[in-house]
Amino acid sequence: MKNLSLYFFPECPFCQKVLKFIDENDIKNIEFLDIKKDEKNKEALIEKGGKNQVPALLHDGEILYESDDIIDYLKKNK
Ligand SMILES: N[C@@H](CCC(=O)N[C@@H](CS)C(=O)NCC(=O)O)C(=O)O
Repeated sequence: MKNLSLYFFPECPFCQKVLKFIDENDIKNIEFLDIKKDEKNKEALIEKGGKNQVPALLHDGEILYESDDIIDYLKKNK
């Protein structure tokens, strides 16, 4: 599976849902980018995806928003 990046912040319940799925399915090839811890991550998310909404998954140079869509993508691509 290719490398993926997940934009998130820990207090976000939709992020927690995706993080739980990643943990339960032992998915390892994801880099985690906290948008509250580092302003640069937030700026990069807005630049790539156009909005400051998390969770957001970067794959193939594109940003995928919506926790359910991210989980579907991970199910199909893991
Ligand atoms: N329907 C979205 C909801 C995501 C959501 O509301 N995220 C919040 C943080 S918990 C957020 O980023 N809000 C800022 C915004 O939407 O601009 C999902 O399931 O991923």
